[in-house]
Amino acid sequence: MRLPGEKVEEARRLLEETRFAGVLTGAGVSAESGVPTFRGKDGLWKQFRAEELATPEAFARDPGLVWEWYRWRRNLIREKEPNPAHRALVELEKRILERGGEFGLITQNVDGLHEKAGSRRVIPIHGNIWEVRCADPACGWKKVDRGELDPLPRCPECGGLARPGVVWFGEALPEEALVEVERILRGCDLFLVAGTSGVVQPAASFAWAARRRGAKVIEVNLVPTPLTQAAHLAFHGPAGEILPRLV
Ligand code: BJW
Ligand code: ZN
Repeated sequence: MRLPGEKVEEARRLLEETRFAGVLTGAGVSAESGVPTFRGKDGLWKQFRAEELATPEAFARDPGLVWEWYRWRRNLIREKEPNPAHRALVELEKRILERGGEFGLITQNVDGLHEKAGSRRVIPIHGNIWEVRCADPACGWKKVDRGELDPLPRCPECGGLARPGVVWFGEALPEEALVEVERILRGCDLFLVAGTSGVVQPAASFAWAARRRGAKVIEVNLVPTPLTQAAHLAFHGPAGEILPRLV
């Protein structure tokens, strides 16, 4: 793929000089590993959109249906491997930490592929698809289980329904993740956004917040998004090709 050489040089220079880089990734970064994205035509499961399944209301109405979607996705993701986009972010982290800089990778992805690739400072803001927890927050039971689950998994502590350990629409993001995000947005001098459609809040506002506080913003996506407006430099193409070229 051809990329404008001047822009590539400029991005490389920013990545080489940064003292504190923040990164935000979305489903597009895992697309080349074979994990379906949420929006666009491959984002559909049966006739449903993510907005109709990833909600507490959907789970309350039909937990079996919601679990069927998650079991399908867990089976699809289980054997998937990180791709060159994940590996480029591992390399970027390594280089920045080696020269005494700071790094934080905020991900909306629940697939665990950044961790599998070897990224160490990962902040999963939408949870983890391998975590199963009690649907009753007062009970608090949870565990990580990568295995095949029952159609309607139950909590071994209280016998109530279990649910996936992810963040649905209308739910708050984990407090400790938000604290870390705030630290990154406040401190970073470079913010790299890759493979997200930039429509789900609050993640969609992170690039703007970083820019307001003086960070340079780089976007990598197949297509322009609402976040392209926030970017000083935008690259359009597959993250698995572009990120290795920039890092
Ligand atoms: C490639 C590529 C390649 C493809 N290379 N690129 C303010 C305004 C309006 C609404 C709200 C607001 N604040 C909150 C809301 C409501 C809501 C929201 O944002 N709704 C909008 C849809 C309007 N947000 C929330 O409810 C959030 N909670 C919240 O704000 O709580 C407040 C609160 C406080 C206190 C108490 C209570 C509440 C929670 C949002 C949770 C989102 N959850 C999901 C599901 C996670 C679990 C699961 O996986 O099942 O997260 S939804 C889904 O969307 C998932 C994703 O992480 C998220 C983002 O999607 P992403 O990653 O951007 O993927 P896609 O598919 O959209 O895009 C892929 C992109 O990649 C595309 O652009 C492609 O072009 C690109 N691409 N291949 C490069 N090879
Ligand atoms: Zn329980």
